[in-house]
Amino acid sequence: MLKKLAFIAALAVTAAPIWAHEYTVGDLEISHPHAFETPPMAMTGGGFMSITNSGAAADRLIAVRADFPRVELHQSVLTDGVGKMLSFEGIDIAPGETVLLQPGGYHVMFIGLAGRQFKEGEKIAATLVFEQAGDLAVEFSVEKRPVGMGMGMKMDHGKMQMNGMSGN
Ligand SMILES: [Cu+2]
Repeated sequence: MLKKLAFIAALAVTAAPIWAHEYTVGDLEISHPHAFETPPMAMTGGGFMSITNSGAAADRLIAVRADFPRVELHQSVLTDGVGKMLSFEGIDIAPGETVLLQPGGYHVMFIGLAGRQFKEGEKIAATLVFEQAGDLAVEFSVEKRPVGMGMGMKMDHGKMQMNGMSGN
């Protein structure tokens, strides 16, 4: 009984949601491929995951295949306060390292959704193509967009509003 409680407590404090899922190919472990719900008219959707290389050699994610007109590897960057996305030929995964594909950084971009809305609970089948480890079939799980996500950058609203509102 005690053991069970400890296990539940451990689950509760980990950041990964309980629906997290993992895949392995060669020395790579791919954790929790996911996407977020998209608005009805969205033309693109992002895909996120973490990739850990436990081997001794570098590998590289060179492509993602899925049933969309285009799938690219992107990185979101902020230049002079303007958000942009750069497209990449590949994402390096150095030995012993974990690369995060997450909002605001590296991501998979599914392009040309054309009315194909991502809905919570849906699975998007895709194939990750690694230079060394080869192909890996995965499913991106579609999740609710976290509150506050998509605002691009953090701003110190609190201070500005206090000045404006408290003075009458
Ligand atoms: Cu993108």
